Amino acid sequence: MKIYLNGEFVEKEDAKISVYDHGLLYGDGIFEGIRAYDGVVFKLKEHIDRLYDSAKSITLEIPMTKEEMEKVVVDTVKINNLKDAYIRLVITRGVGDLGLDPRKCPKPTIFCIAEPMNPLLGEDGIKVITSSVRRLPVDVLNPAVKSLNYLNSILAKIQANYAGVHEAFLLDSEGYVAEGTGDNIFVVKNGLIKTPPVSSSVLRGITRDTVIELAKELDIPIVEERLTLHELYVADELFITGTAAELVPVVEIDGRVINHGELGEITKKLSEEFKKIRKVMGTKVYE
Ligand code: PXG
Repeated sequence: MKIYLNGEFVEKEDAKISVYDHGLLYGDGIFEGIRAYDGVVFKLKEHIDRLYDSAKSITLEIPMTKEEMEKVVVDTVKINNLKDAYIRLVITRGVGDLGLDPRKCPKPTIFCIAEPMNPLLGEDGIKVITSSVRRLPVDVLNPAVKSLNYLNSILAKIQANYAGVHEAFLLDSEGYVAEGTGDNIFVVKNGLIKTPPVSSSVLRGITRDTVIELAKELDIPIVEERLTLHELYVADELFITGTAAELVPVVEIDGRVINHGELGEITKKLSEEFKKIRKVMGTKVYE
């Protein structure tokens, strides 16, 4: 497996970064999780746009154009002869001193990993709990920035692990439903799909946006609206979306069984459509 690291491809064993890298010392950096399906990098441009927005927000200047960054991703998939892959593209503030001032970090560290990976949570319905860990408020660390600071999500995941379920949902600081540890949340009730708006402590997921587009194309009504846990408990269908997880039905939340533990019609339809379009929507790796 070859890894892109600061302008060259190196073997996995040699892909190492400094202990003075601020990505490691402070979580000072940003990333994208991307997938390729059948030789097409799904919505690569959208991922690169989000990456550059994250960078701008934290004043991290990426010494590369968006086109060059797209090529880094495509080349990493290509050099490893992959058609289906999970891709991790990371930009850190780079090497500095032991103080947190980013002015001491002259050069960002850039790396890209591509490897085969099955859907992270499997393909069957999953059980979730609500975590007591809240999602970060937009005025603390805006979840729209896909930063290397994932301790908030990791603490929620640890709660899910202790509870013996697959995933944890986080509420925002006001008690409304925000998102999963690495995924967005959708409910279906009486034929209407709802998902929390991006202004409410939620990452604008690329998969989330895709599902919204698909629902509109299929004439299934969908709204972005703040949700309470009650609405999740009494949902007809519940599912999550994310690049790593893909589209996964939730069959139980905090002990409440959803749709008798069965896959719902709307979830099934969206999942089928998603599987169709993801092989064609994006950037081709091979000519
Ligand atoms: N919310 C958060 C907090 C995320 O980290 C999503 C939503 C979904 O976004 P996309 O664009 O992928 O549809 C993410 C995705 C994991 C994992 O292990 C998840 C993500 C990143 C790294 C790991 O589940 N991000």
